[in-house]
Amino acid sequence: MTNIVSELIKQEVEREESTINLIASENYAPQNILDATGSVLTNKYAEGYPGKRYYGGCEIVDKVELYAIEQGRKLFSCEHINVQPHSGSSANFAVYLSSLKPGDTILGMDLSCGGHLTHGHKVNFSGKIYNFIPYHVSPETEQLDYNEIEILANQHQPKMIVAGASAYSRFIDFEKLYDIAKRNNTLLFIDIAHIAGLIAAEIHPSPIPYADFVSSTTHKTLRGPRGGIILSKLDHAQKLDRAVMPGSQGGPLMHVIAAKAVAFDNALSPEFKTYQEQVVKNSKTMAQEFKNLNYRIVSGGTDNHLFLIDLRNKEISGKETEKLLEQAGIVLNCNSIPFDTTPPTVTSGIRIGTPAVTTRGFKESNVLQVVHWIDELIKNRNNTDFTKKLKVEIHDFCKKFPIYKN
Ligand code: DSN
Repeated sequence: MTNIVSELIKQEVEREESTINLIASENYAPQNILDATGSVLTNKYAEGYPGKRYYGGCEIVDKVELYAIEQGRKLFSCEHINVQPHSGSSANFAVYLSSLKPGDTILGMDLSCGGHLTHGHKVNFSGKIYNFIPYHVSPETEQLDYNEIEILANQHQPKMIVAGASAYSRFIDFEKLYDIAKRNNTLLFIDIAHIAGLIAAEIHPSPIPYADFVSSTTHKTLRGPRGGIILSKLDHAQKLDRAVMPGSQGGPLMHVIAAKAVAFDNALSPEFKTYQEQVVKNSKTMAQEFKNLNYRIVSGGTDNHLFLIDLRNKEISGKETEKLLEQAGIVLNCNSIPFDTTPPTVTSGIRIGTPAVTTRGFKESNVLQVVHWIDELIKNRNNTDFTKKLKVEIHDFCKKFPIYKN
């Protein structure tokens, strides 16, 4: 490794070790994931699928991919899994490609209500290739409005309904979506990128019995390598696999597929369930304490690993808060709240997630401390000495929770 890159990696280790990470989509990959990702499997070209490759020398990587498939199917109790997508976006691209034609109509959750770019945003391939009709959360409850979805499905007769979110703190009623999809003879596609770990640990309802397709990333709550997967009913397996390779990808990343297999193994352990339970306990504890301190939580609370805070009554924007907290060593992202009137680069809210801090060992008392630090920083936003003092305190606190023991 060049000295420059090696030095930058050391700096990133130090940054991660010395700051509190509340980004809901991030986590710390365990050492066995890093080992697999950093292995010689990166050397191998293996276009195709096990037993049907376009290259020689694939006998070992075939076994790796078959093992990943076996463990993935066991973990999610699904009929079919494709472990090759390079990312969540690639996975979603392949799902659409497998079953739709350009211009087909899809219902997708509006990004500003917590959806994802690949669920039909106009600047994304999804919104450019397909005719997306957005659905929203109810302005009153800030929870999914299933009536609106039903009305839109009736009106537009979509070929597919896509659900799943990157900033939505409530359980999604997959059975209700299935009923709507069935009544309207449309495919149901659920993106579980954020909640895959909770589903694997059986502490969140699973869409797998209901959905035609389920996509996910593997690096968020699932705590594996950066990458994607797609689960499907057996009926869709062949066209789905063809949509991944050769439809939209070339050579699979065999080192990452190996790490996905390790992540599935990790997630099948009893410790993983305990971890996910703690993730949700920490999230609920933080949301409640913010409420006690007069912060408005979007939808009134959380059922999962994240929640959104509406900062308007504190007279500070999401972006200002993100910057302020980062100066003290607390890392999170500003986030639009439903029906936000400020631009997405400014926002009226912040998103808080607990997967990463829970991995490093934070329990309820620790996250309560973090809530109070955030509140104090917001109250003392113009006092740079206070921010500097807290930065030192947070740095020392982080040392008690090492991420990588070696
Ligand atoms: N960027 C991810 C997130 O932060 O939720 C979604 O892809």
